[in-house]
Amino acid sequence: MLFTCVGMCRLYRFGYQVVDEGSGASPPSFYFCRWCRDNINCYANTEFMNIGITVYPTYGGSGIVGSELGRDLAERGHNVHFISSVLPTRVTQLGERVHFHEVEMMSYPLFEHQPYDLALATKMATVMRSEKLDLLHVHYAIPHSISAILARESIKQKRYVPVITTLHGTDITLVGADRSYLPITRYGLQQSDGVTAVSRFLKSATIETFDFDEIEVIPNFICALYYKRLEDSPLRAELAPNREKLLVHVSNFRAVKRPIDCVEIFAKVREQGEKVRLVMVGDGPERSAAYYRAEQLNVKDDVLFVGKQANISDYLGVSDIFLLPSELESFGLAALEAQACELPVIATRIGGIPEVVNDGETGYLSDIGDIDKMTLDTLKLLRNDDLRRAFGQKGRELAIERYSTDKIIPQYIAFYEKIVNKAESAAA
Ligand code: GMT
Repeated sequence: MLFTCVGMCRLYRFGYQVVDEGSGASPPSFYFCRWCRDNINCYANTEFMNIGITVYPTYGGSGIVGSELGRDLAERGHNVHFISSVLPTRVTQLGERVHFHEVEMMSYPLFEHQPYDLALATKMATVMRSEKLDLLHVHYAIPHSISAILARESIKQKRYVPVITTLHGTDITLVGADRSYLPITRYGLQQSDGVTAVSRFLKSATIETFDFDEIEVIPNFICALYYKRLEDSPLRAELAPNREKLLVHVSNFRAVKRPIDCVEIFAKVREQGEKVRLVMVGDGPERSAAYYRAEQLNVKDDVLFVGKQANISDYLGVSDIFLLPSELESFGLAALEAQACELPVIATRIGGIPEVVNDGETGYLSDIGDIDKMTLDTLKLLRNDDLRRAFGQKGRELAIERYSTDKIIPQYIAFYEKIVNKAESAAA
């Protein structure tokens, strides 16, 4: 059921956001959203912004973060314009304040490779002007920040639109640090009006590699209403018909995620006689190798490759332990989502993971490839229900306390305001 807030915003129209019903005769006659209830003047002085957002629409954590950020900003009253090649997968609904501008590619026999970066820059410049954007926020440095800077420069005589770049991880740790991409990535950072990184680790890595330090850390976030335990879901019985415990892994199955390690850990846990199954959610280049390893280790019937799923929370919400044996993880959004669903996390002690997972409190961390330790940690949690539940509850508590949308989205809004004001002062 949808409600319209009667507070200052008169905007919020999501049933789950309603926290306060009007008293008096039933049925209740009016509703406040949580912001208007908490601060009746919250929107009185707010100037809603026109915000452009560019993400990789179909692949990876940066696309998820950018899309969910846009959705949340629109729910808070801002106008959001997604600019990308296709509608980002997590943007399921366009509406009054969520718009999509498709980057059109011109095919011409002379172009051996179609120049996407230029087509993107052209669309960005068009939208900057037509929608009077206050800022353009791009996720993942390569090539998005370069296209955005080109767009900004091409129209700046008419309108100056500040560019904000959010660094997500492999844009810095792998792609940006490749010698051939390093100078252009550094240029993208220097020329952006504002730069954010998703973890303290990524900020340090950027300083080290690019000698650039004007970076604000704004971490990944979760909606705790969406990511939660689903005790009564029929999916649990489907995945575990004989009441097995469920290990789960979610990723895009790139080599950096080491999905084969999940299969190795699972096979070793099974050797110890545990009644357990492994659910592998997602798809990508390493999926067939992981499947092959499961066949070799004779466990394939209990390793369920369920492919890409629209609602990851359905799977996390019914599982028992989350495996993330990655080689590199600038933050580890999947670990955060798992913790919000009360899953203890077995992960590697790399990148930003220690900022998200408290070793010995919400999960256990190991060196990369230390299958034996990860197996022992998994067994410890499987065999002790109280310990597993305590880890799970602490994980959710910390996830909400540190990374809920209500905590993180306002940080982005404050950063936007700072950058827009700075650009306005510079122009005055
Ligand atoms: O590796 C991925 O899953 C994709 C990559 C991306 O940029 O799309 O994810 C990165 O961004 C996520 C969201 O900020 C982070 O939570 C992931 O840790 C990060 N992945 C890596 O650093 C490998």
